[in-house]
Amino acid sequence: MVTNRTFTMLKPDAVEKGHIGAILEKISVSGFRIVAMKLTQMTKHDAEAFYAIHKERPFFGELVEYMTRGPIVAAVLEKENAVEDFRTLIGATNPADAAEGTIRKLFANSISENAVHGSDSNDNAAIEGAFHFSGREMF
Ligand code: DGI
Repeated sequence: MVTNRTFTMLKPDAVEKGHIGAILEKISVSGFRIVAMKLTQMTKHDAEAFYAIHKERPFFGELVEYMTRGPIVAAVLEKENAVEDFRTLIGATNPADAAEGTIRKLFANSISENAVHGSDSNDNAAIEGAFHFSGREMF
């Protein structure tokens, strides 16, 4: 097993509902090391660029509106098999389909406001981490 990194955001709904501490606790006890972390807010330009792959989808406008409406916690996490294991920890995109005990099952209400992001590949983890952090902010 190779140690690698993933990128996560605790999305505006999770921050609004006061779930930062509980979600970080789950991430920590699941064996992820925090490499970088900050409270920040995405601009419309940021969200449109971050989610550019979805720009033709009908929910794109709603997604950008949601992701920019308040602060998020952005973080880079390290662990063996980080990308895949973090996707398992957060659960399916739609919390209604997410396994018991996953972060989305516990903290998300809907597919459009699903509490947390996790990169879907090593390449995207590197791109997304670099989107939010400089090399000097990663430890
Ligand atoms: O990698 P994921 O976050 O699990 O899912 P994704 O990359 O396919 O989609 C990115 C985000 O876009 C997802 O977390 C929530 C939103 N989204 C995806 N599919 C739908 C959606 N939002 C709505 N309203 N409807 C969808 O079908």
